[in-house]
Amino acid sequence: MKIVNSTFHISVSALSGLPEESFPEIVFAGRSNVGKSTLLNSLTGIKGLAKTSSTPGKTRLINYFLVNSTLFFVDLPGYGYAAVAHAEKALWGTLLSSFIIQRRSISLVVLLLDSRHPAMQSDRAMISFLEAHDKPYAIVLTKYDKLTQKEKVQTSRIMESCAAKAKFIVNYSSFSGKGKGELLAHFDHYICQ
Ligand SMILES: Nc1nc2c(ncn2[C@@H]2O[C@H](COP(=O)(O)OP(=O)(O)OP(=O)(O)O)[C@@H](O)[C@H]2O)c(=O)[nH]1
Ligand SMILES: [Mg+2]
Repeated sequence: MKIVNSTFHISVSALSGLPEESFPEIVFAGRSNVGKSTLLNSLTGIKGLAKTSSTPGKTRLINYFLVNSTLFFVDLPGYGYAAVAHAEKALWGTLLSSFIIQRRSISLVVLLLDSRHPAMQSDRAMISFLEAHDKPYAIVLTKYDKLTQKEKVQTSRIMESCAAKAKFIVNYSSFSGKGKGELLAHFDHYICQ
């Protein structure tokens, strides 16, 4: 797909505030600081569209962006951020899991994993959760620009074994733009309902 326009639509803190299920939704999930918001900006070509930060825990709401007036990109709060209070963490966990289970208009969950530390405990739990609920998901390995050649080989081996049901896996760098064309081409299969 080619992105010709994208605009911020709405931020919600509870499922009751979600917009009507009128468009297919591609949802971006992953640990805090993995690069979800940066990837969204890189895909849309609009730098400040999603708020980013070098400090984990920047995105705290479910943020909707309308793309090409026919599709939603959804930026989720990250999981696994240690500095968040226990009660808030539990609340987020419930919010995110009920969102993913209940939202019927989700056409694809894009799970972002840090290519330097793929499949940490919380990521493996997320993969199991998505597979248990039969959710179509794909993997994007972020910050690929930071990998050495040796790490690239190791990472691809790990991924083959732990995300067997992923629709596709893309190596990505928001800084160089590597993987952008490939990822957008994959999205073609998930934009029609
Ligand atoms: N080297 C490199 N750094 C990146 C890349 N993508 C994101 N980052 C950096 O990673 C940090 C976190 O990026 P965010 O996009 O805010 O991460 P997030 O997953 O949205 O984080 P939360 O909102 O806390 O869940 C920022 O300092 C980014 O500049 C990348 O492709 N390469
Ligand atoms: Mg974010």
